[in-house]
Amino acid sequence: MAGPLHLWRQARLVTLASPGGWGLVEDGALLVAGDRLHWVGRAGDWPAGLDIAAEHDLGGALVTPGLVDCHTHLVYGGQRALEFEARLNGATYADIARAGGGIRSTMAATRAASSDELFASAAQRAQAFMAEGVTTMEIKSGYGLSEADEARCLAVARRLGRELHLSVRTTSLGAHALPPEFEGRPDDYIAEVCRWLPGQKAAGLVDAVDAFCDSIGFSPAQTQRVFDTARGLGLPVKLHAEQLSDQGGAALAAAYGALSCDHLEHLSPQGVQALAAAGSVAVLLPGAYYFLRDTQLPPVAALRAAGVPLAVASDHNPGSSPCWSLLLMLNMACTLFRLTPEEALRGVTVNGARALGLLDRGRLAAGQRADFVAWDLSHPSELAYAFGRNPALRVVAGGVAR
Ligand code: DI6
Ligand code: FE
Repeated sequence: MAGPLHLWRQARLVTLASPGGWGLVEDGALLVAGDRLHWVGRAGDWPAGLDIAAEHDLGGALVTPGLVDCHTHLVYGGQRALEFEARLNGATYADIARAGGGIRSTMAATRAASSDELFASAAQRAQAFMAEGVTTMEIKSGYGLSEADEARCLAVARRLGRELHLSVRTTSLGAHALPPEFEGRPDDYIAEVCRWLPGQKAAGLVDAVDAFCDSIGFSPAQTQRVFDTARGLGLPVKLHAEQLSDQGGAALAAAYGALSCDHLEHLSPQGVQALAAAGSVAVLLPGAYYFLRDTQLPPVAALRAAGVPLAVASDHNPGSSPCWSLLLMLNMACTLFRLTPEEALRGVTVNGARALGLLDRGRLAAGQRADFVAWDLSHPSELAYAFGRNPALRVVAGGVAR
């Protein structure tokens, strides 16, 4: 056992320990040793003879696993409120991207910002998520789009993990958009992205590799070159797939055993089957769907029927989802995508963790990381029901209360 035992008592546990159901334990308790859950169950049922070093009273609060935001683009310079205004005056997201705005304008602001400035703005955003119970966050690069700036953004993400009380997983997304210096030469740019990856890996900057496979992003053939490089380095892949059009990206990613495919509004029935066969997680991003006023719904019923695990994430980014609340995404996943409240909560806990390849968190069970949140709620469905409220009372991450 790693360290003295801490008892957290007077908890109404939402364990999500089994594949179905909330796993409610009234009059529950958690025993924590170091950063792990040592035991979880009904108060008093723990093994006799344990030496409990400290006790903490949760006051009868509802307790869930810590939340996992498995898809964010948190590190960038500037913001894009003027582009939002342009869209309200008639321009489309794709028009703006083609005219050199969109991701490229954030690229310019990111390159112009110092690493300390990038850290400060991303930390402010991370803290908003953390206040709502987020204990694990994935952070992608993708706004530097040069060797040095991509490495800088990944290093800022790593620094967030070191300096905030937050577990961070990094994803290299050099293949997010074509930088202007490669205009008309996307294949040359993809060769560059592939050339950067070994160095990023050697520097300990990257946990997974992603790409934006779309008509305004990169083709399946270009995506495949990035994936081949990732595979050669032993790095897992994930993909922005079928967001604005069906490119067959999900099936391609599934062939590489992708941890997840994300967005998926235009996913075909074959794509659904490919995800199911590969065991990849479908990450649903209702914030981008909402903010871009998309009308094509992801095929949630087909994904569910095929047994594909569903995750939900914020997709925080300045262009398509300037969203500072994962709890709001729970509500939108239900209202817009028709997930049940239980599916939505699984989407930001156990399935969000799985989308990052993390099997050690997302449930309240012995051996899992001691990441949990006490909420001022009487039933877990309230997490997805109310919006614009933060009912988090206490957040414990890695066994330590924030
Ligand atoms: N899809 C998205 O929705 C974001 N990236 C992507 O590949 C948008 C990023 C942005 O507009 O800045
Ligand atoms: Fe994204």
